[in-house]
Amino acid sequence: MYKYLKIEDRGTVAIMTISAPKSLNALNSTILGEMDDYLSNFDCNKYRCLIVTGDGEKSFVAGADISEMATLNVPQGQTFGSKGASVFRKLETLHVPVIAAVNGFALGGGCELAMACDIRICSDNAKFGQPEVGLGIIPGFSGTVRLARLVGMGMAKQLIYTGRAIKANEALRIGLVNEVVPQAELMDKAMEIANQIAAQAPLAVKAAKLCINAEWDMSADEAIMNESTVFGRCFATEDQKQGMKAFLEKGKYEFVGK
Ligand code: CO8
Repeated sequence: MYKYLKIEDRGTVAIMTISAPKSLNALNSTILGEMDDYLSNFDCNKYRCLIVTGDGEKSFVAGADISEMATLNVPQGQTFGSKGASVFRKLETLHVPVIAAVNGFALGGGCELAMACDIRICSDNAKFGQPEVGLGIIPGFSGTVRLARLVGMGMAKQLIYTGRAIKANEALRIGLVNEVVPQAELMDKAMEIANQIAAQAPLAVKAAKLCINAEWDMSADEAIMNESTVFGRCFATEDQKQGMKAFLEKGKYEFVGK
């Protein structure tokens, strides 16, 4: 049982809800510790997708907890930053896809949390931004790393230097989110995508995620070679054999993850 995380089991899909309503779900060290524990013990054989969201209809995560950061010194700031960065990296490298269902403010560490997920969808009242320079700091949970990769260097620099928050439709336009839906439909949409993922061959989905993540930093030649190797390995799986057989025989096969 966690103090700040609500965990739901929806069969092959898990939902992790961050719940600290008094501070609009701002991330303190306890929440980061709980997320670390949950992700370290996450059962990637049972679950084929994880959805991350925030409690309520106002905020996904309104950033790192400013009341906790206000009195930090240099080493404590580094420790806090690297704690968040390492938890978010765990999310990014989890062996199943992670969907951020952004239900409101995704500011600072909240925007960084969403960016560590594979897929981002949001409600029409969502707002994204990296307001850190207005507090005398910079994004510290890998925002300077991921925002430029997602939306391009020019747009990332403008958003980070100005600290300006953007609405859902602008986030959609610049490619920060994949889809905007009415608040009431957000979790249904997230579940729809999660179930689509969960119906695919799990080892293939995992291999695709690992490839896309790893190939980001490789040269084109290395990346193409890496993909060919991983592609070849898929032919050792039961799911490939049965999946293709079922297609050719016009039957149906439920993937087992072997
Ligand atoms: N931390 C702590 N408390 C917060 C935070 C936060 N990030 N955001 C909101 N709260 C609290 C408010 O203090 C308030 O508490 P109280 O009721 O006790 O006064 C409560 O939540 C409700 O907030 P508001 O009354 O301000 O609600 P509004 O609807 O008026 O405004 C906003 C909502 C616009 C979201 C506003 O609360 C706001 O601007 N929040 C701060 C957003 C922000 O600047 N986030 C970035 C923080 S910095 C960060 O995330 C850095 C990440 C990397 C850290 C690396 C560390 C080394």
